[in-house]
Amino acid sequence: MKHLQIFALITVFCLGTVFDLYPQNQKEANYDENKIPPYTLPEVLVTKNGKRITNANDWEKYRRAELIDIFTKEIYGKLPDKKIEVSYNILEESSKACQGKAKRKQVEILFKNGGVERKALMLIYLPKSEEKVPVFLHFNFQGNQTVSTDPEITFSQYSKNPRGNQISRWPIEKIIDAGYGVATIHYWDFYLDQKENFTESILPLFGYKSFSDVPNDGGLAISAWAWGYQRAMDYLESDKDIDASKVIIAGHSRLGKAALWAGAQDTRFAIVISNNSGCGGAALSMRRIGETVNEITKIFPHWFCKNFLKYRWNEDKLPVDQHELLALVAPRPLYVASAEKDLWADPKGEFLSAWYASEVYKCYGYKGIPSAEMPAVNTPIMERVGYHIRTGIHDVTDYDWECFIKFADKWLKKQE
Ligand code: GTR
Repeated sequence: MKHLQIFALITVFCLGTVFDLYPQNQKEANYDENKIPPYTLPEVLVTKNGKRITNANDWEKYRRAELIDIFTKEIYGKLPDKKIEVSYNILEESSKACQGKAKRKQVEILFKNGGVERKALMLIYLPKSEEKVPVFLHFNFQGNQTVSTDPEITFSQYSKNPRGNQISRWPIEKIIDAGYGVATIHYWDFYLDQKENFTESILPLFGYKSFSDVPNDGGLAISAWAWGYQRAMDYLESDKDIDASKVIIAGHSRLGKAALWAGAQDTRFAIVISNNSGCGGAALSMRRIGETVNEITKIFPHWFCKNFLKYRWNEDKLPVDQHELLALVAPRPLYVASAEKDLWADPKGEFLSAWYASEVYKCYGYKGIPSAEMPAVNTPIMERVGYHIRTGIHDVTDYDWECFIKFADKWLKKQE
């Protein structure tokens, strides 16, 4: 009994520390531009051997793969090369969703390997159309049932959150009316977001038994979510109602980090969108303002690969910075969204990152961010690299979606 009481006390203490740490750290972080220590960003167009890249061919031949390799080994980690068996099961389909404007599909994706089985549940709304439709692929934080009050949505396996409680982030009808579909999965289906939940994650499919089995350059939660985005894409490619050449990958915050990592590696995604992705996402780590490598790896030890810990208070030693992650999306359209009050995510660092990444777009003859000066709030840039900073806090709003749709209209319709 005594042991139990001690255990309970320790648990309460640990949970308290983890949950308190985050707001406390947010309060104590540096938000003063003048206190940023001097730093030199690695040049996106210079290879490890010092070769200067001046054209798209050389970028693809010499630099792109080298950058992916560094991001894999030092930041996000890699997943073992294992063949995972995948099957799809359409659980439900209707052509009467959104007052008859849309089709709804609910697809179970089953994964198997070495006696381990996992599943993910994808919810899809598509505008009714004779033609294949473009789709936003955007994972959700709280369970599929939270994105709408539609009573037909099956609850995600790890969530009991009430129907529709995230509705403000999901203007599904607006998206449908604009001619786009939307596909989503609860991100916990791939890694239930706590270090201790390693066993329930998809990582055991790759032969790991525990967190400590994963090597220093092995992928953890962000890799698992990015892998999930790619497996969702595999399904979208197989769906005859969907134009797989027009899938827009999008993610908010930690899922913005995952969407960027998936979108950087996997060129099947036609457009990549990061919303308020901050540290380890679009923001430059070397600025050490708002959330830092130290804070993020302390609070979320299960997100990045273990090698990333080497750069706590040691950002100068990073062989890459996040503008080079954004550059990996080139020449595909890239959109970075920030929020004025989201200082923890370092809006200016997100913007500068998009600005520096634009150098690679130039090699392809595309205009990226036109100047190093941040645009005014609510004044989006819609070049091949797009950006906005909107008023308000860390969130996904109708305004964000309106900009994403405008950006997709500009770049996807142009190709027709
Ligand atoms: C915070 C974290 C951020 C961001 C955010 C989110 O706790 O510090 O990097 O990812 O969570 O995902 O909402």
